[in-house]
Amino acid sequence: MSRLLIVANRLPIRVKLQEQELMYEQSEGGLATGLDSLTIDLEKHWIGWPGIFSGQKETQELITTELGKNNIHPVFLSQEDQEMFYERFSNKTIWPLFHYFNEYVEYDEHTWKRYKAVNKLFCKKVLEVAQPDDIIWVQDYHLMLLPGLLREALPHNEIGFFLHIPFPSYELFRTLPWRKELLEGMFGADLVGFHTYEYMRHFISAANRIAGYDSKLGEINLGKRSVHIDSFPMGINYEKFHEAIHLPKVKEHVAHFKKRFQGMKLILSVDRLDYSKGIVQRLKAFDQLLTEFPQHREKVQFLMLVVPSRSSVDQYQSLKEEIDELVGNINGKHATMNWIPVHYYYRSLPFEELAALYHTADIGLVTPLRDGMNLVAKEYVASKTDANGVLILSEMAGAAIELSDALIINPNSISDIVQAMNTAIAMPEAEQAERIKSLQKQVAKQSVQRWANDFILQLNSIRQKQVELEGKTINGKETREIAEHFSASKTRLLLLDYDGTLVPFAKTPEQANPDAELLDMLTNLCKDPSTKTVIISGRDHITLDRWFGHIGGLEIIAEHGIWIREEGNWKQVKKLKNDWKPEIAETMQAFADKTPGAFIEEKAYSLAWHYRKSDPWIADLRAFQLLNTLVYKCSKRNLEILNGNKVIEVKISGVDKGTTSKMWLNREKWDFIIALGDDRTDEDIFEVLPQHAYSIKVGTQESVAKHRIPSWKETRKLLSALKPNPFSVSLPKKKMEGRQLVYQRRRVI
Ligand code: ADQ
Repeated sequence: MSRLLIVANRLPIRVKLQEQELMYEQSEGGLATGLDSLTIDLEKHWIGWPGIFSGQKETQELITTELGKNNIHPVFLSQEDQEMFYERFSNKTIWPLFHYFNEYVEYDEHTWKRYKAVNKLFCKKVLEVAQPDDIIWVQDYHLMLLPGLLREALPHNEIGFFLHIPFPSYELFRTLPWRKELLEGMFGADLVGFHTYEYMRHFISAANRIAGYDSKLGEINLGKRSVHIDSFPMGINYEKFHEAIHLPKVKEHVAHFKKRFQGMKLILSVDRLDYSKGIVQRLKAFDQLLTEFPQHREKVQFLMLVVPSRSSVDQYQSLKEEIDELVGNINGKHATMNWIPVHYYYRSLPFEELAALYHTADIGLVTPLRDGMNLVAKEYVASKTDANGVLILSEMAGAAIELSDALIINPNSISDIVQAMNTAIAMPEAEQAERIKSLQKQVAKQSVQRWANDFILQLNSIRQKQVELEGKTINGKETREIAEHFSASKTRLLLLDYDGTLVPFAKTPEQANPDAELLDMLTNLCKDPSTKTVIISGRDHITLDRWFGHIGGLEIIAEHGIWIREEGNWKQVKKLKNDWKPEIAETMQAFADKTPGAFIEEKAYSLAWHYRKSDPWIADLRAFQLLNTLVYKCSKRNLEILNGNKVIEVKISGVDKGTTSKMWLNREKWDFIIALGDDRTDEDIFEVLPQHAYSIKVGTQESVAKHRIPSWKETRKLLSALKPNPFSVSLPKKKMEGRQLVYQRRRVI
């Protein structure tokens, strides 16, 4: 059975030292519940801080042995670690920044250094525990560097990362001095998960703008490997809250609360003490409700539960004071002899009491200024088994995307909250039932079990694909075999794409001119009379001629097969017309005008719309719109649209790299054929190759090619290994024709 290692700052068990005795307290978090019901059978291990400072060695050993019996592996932190890594960098730098509280962010090199050091401590522990087939799932903002550290040491393990808080927009994230390191840390994972697609979008944008990586369909291409990004909205243990009403203790509490708050509308809010939760705004709104609508006095009751949290961080202390003062003011201002408007509890409640309050409350008031997801809103919905109750929910909570049947408010608008409270108080029962039932459907469907399952299944399938990719990637031994085959062959054909295959991409087409190393390599290959080297590119023939025309013996195919140069002369494959150009050029120009950085390249028989220099967000949008516009115009005129790498090209149909390659393939009985290309247009070449040819895709994108190579750098290494053997006249003993390189596959679930 494979194992799943869950790495989180906090363990599901908390260790306490009481009167020299070690006490172990179970904390049943949502994550543990979700993982318990995974459909894949995995042995689960936890790695994290046990809640106790690293003290004496013997105590640590004792705790390690005890927890080890339950597959829990503690990482001991000193008090100073905890302060600098947890309270300071995690909670005074990342937390406020990622929740858009820019003014609270502390930038301190010392706390950053400690954050790095503690991430390394976690890495050390994981490496002690991990085995080759383990799946490692790292949780949350405390450990953003960990996936990167682990990837270096464990290149073949499946690594996932989930961020439980929002990922901010690029504009905010860029202010962080250590932004690139944090991103690189997250890139160590195979799959990075967020609660919503908004956070996912922000992350992809930061990856592009800060680290310079391109992405396609939620996949960030790092060259040798890629990172998948997706949204997995976390849910709750729905059954637990929905069925709670059948527990005798819950029933008892419900009966008590119903009697206690009889005849009143009970408004409930439940949060950890945090400035991101909008507690102050909520209190102000309640004050305004009672002031503007005095008819609600003695008719509504606000019950506010706040769990103490991060009390050593100064902003939390002053928030606590502000809340205390506001509650005092509201009660002082509106209370009567029979009624206190705000009941405020600053403590954690046992599950039975919490569930009973959710069940009883007429209105669930959830108004965070920012929240990754917000599970309280979902717990409230799940507990409303009588199909009544109204959820008021902030649009700034991740949960608002799913829970659209709530009354959605802007938490910064006090009058918005007041209006929503008024609507909720007056909402007819039928409407309440309709909304709650629809919300329950959603919360029941997107449970924490499903969240964990979806993440692990996706991580597994990504890894499976990457293993396939790795399996197809040509290694040193296979390079030697190809070189041996080349050397032993009498007739050889090399079909080589240019951009992205022999040279890296440049911002503009002219900048990607060939360097001396490449020219030397091609010249050497062409010196051998039994080797035919053909450059087969989408570029215009004039440029290619200027760059390569001087290399004797080099054959060139330009504009995806429209032009061919043989023995120094250029000729067109077909008689072609250009009367379509003005109309298509006009359309392309209109889009280029609206897309800074985009431009048109005119080739003899094609037009190319380049957008590599443009902002990726606007460029992708415009490229999509341009494609849509071109489809009709091109089909009418029998033109072909090529959607290439940051370029959209229109040309006459019926001529492509495949049809022109065939001319070369049919010319002789080649002993050795190799084709290398990175672009979608190179797939046409791969498709027409005979069985014994080597087809090699450069990069990680889908391809029909049999083999892969990570980048243009490796193409050059492979080509430089190809040396003709003038004395060899026959095939080597090993039969080369029709053979397949054999790859070893790693086991996946
Ligand atoms: P939190 O910021 O802690 O979580 P939330 O998702 O609302 O926010 O979870 C709070 C949990 O604490 C709930 O399960 C709730 O029942 C419990 N709780 C709150 N007050 C309580 C009380 N007085 N007594 C007992 N229990 C109480 C972070 C992110 C969120 C994200 C979660 C999960 O900030 O945005 O939803 O992680 O990813």
